[in-house]
Amino acid sequence: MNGALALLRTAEGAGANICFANPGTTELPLVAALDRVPGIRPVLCLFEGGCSGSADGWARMTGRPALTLLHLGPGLANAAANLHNARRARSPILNVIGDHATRHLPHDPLLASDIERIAASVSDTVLRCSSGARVADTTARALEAALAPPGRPVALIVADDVQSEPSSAASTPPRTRPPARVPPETVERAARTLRAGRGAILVGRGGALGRGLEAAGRIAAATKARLFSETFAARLERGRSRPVAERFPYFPEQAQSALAGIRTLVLAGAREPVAFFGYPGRPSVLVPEGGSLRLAGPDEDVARALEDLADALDARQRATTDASPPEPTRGPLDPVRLGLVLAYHQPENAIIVDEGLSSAGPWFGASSGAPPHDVLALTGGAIGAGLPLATGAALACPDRRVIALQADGSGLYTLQSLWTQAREGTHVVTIVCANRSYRILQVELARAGHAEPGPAARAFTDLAGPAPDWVALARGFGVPATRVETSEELARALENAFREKGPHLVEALL
Ligand SMILES: Cc1ncc(C[n+]2csc(CCOP(=O)(O)OP(=O)(O)O)c2C)c(N)n1
Ligand SMILES: [Mg+2]
Repeated sequence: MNGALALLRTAEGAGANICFANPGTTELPLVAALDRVPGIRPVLCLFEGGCSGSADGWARMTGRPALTLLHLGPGLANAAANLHNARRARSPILNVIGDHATRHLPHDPLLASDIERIAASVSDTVLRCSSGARVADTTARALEAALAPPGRPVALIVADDVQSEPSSAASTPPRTRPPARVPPETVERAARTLRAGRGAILVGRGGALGRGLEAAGRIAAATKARLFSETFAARLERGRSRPVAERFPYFPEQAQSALAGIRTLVLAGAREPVAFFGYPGRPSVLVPEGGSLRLAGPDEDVARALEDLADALDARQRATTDASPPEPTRGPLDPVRLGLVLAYHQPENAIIVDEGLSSAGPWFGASSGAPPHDVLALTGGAIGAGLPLATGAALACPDRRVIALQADGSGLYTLQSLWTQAREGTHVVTIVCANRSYRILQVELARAGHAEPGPAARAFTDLAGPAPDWVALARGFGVPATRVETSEELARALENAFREKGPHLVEALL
């Protein structure tokens, strides 16, 4: 037994059954030890942003901690943007980061850097294993921090020599606690507020899933409150036979008009909405005239609080949709036609990873009556999460179809994930929304009054010269791919892709 094995056995004991890795020489004892821990699936990602984003997707779907294995400060830095998204998603992730041997570090070798400082901005807890004998205990503490409700990424630094040192303790179970129950006074206050009318409910976390969402639907129906889900939910269940929650609007003026006529916004697992950017003349905090009222924070038992609230309001009438998605219209693809085709054809129980950005809105609107599905959104706004999230979600749920609704510019940040999808045989169907531009930035330029952008602004928002060839890129990574230009072609490509196993990519020209 050495430090590396003690770390992995402790992680395995806490349900961390997967390790997304891009290792180097300082992590080799851990790499070798993985062969002695069959309960942890090793998954190679060809860029560390793939490791962190996949770990996020796996953790969002299982609720269990995912492992990453990263090479010193530079490996961790490459993982940081998707760790930022994971931190916003409150995903439990144990990032294991190797470091130089203790006696070697004082000589400032080339790969040395301040790992703790790089880790600090994307990890609320940063721990270092001081000796082989302490590894199991330190790992258990790191896992406790990662799993403390509602969950978070943590960093665990282990020097090369510490990984190889003898370690007596094989595994120490982390102490975990369930989320706290919301006190009855809080439930009663929310009941009074909603009984008074003109209320709205914003759900997140456990309020966007299963029992919590079902109770939120009953409450909304009984009190005529408007039901919103977070603009960028870590995980949202929706579709036929579930309550319909409108997505809280992205742009502040749209949020303001959605809130017009509402007195109080009751927060159930969501934080108070803040505009994505600080636009001149627009508020930062997007709440109605009467402000917001917190029923349950993300760290509390949100589902239970909503059920208690439904009881307090005697809200028994189930409010679910039995609508079906509308028939797609024929013709050349645009975001509306693309959204209609996907909503119409998406299979039962799909997981939709939504990094479709400016192309995804119409799909969201069209799919509220589609077969039941989950949506994983871009929680932290750092683009390049979609393909890794889809990879991790597919490994977490091998019996479900994962659909990556993927904007083209964002997809190019982490497209090596396609290789991992092919190697692991994941059932991911990626739809690339190929508008060959950073369209949202063009929209934002126009909104900021630059209706006629100059050549520099055009160069920075245009991807057409040369247009990335997604079909060639996907095939190069071992993923079968087709290009489509019309609704009919997209429908046929999706039917074929859903019938077959393994990953597929459809480049949809918009
Ligand atoms: C890590 C990171 N870098 C840069 C940005 C700024 N940014 C936001 S959207 C965007 C371009 C998105 O283009 P694409 O993915 O093609 O979506 P579209 O706007 O075309 O729908 C960029 C560069 C960001 N949000 N995150
Ligand atoms: Mg684009």
